[in-house]
Amino acid sequence: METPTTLRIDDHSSYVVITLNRPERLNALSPLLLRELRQALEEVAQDRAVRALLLTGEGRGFSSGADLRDAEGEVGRSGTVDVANHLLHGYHPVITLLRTMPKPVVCAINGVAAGAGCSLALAGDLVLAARSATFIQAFTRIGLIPDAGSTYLLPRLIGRQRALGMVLLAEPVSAEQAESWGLIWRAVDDDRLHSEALALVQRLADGPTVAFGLAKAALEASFGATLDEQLALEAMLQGTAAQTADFRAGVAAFQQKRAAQFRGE
Ligand code: T3D
Repeated sequence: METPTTLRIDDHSSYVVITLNRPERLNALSPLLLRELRQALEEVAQDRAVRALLLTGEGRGFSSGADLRDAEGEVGRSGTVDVANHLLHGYHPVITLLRTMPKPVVCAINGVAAGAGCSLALAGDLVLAARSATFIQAFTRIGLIPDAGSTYLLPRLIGRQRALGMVLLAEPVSAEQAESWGLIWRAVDDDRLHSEALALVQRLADGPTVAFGLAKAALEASFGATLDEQLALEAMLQGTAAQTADFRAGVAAFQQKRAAQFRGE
C-alpha cells in the first residue's frame, strides 16, 4: 500500500494500530480517508500474521463524521449530490470490513464521535472510550438520517427507545452514559485510554484468532436466526474451531495446569 496521507498505520506484528489522522477537522471522513481506510482494512483482514486491530483517532476527536467541507465530498456539495452512491461505495465497504473482520477489532474513542464517525466507532467489537469522549448521532442536525450502519447498530446495542432518543435529539452522550447503556464496552480515564487500548488489543492478538473470528460470525448471525438455525450454525462453526491447533493447545494447557500459548491457527 502507498503511504496513506489521512491515516497513520503502526504495525506491531501481531496487531495493527490504524489512527485516523486529520486532527484539524476532528478526523472528518473525506472520500480520500475512506478509500485509504478501506485499503488498510482489506490488508489487515488478509494478513494472517495480524491477529487484532486497534482503530483510534489523532487529536481531540475520534471522527466528526462526513467531511462537510471537503471539495471532493458529496455532502459538502449538497443539492447536486449522489449521497446514496457515496454511501454504497465509500462508507459501506469500510463498515462491512470492520463487521466481518475475522479477528478482533478494538476501537479507542479519544474524543467526539459524530455522525458517520459514531457509526464507525460502534462498528468495532470492543469499544473503549476516554471519559471525556462523546457520541453524537449528529445526522438529524443537518437534515439527514443515521447512516453507515447506525440504524442497524443502535437498536441492537441499546434498544429502540434509547436509539430514538439519540437519533431524534442528536445530543451528545457521554462515555459513562454510553457504558451504562451498553453502547460501548468501557469508559476509561483520558490518560489511560491509550495504554488500556494497547493492553486490550495485545491480549486479543495473543488469543485463539480462528475461534474469535468464528465467534464473531456466530453472534452476528444470531440477530436474523431462529434458535434451531443458530444451534446448527454453532455446531458447524465449532466443528471448524475444534480442528485448530489452538484448540489442541488450549486443552493441553488446561490438562497441564498452565496458561495456553495460542498461535492463531
Ligand atoms: O455522502 C455522505 O458523506 C453522506 C454521509 C453522511 C454521514 C454523516 O456523517 S452526516 C454528519 C456529519 N457530521 C456532522 O454533522 C458533525 C459536524 N461537526 C460538529 O457538529 C462539531 O464539529 C462537533 C460537535 C463534532 C465538535 O464540535 P467542537 O466545537 O468541539 O469543534 P468545532 O470547532 O466545531 O470543529 C473543529 C474544526 O473541525 C472546525 O474547523 P476550524 O473552524 O477550526 O477550521 C470544524 O469546521 C472542523 N469540523 C468539524 N466537523 C467537521 C469539520 N470539518 C469538516 N467536516 C466535519 N464534519
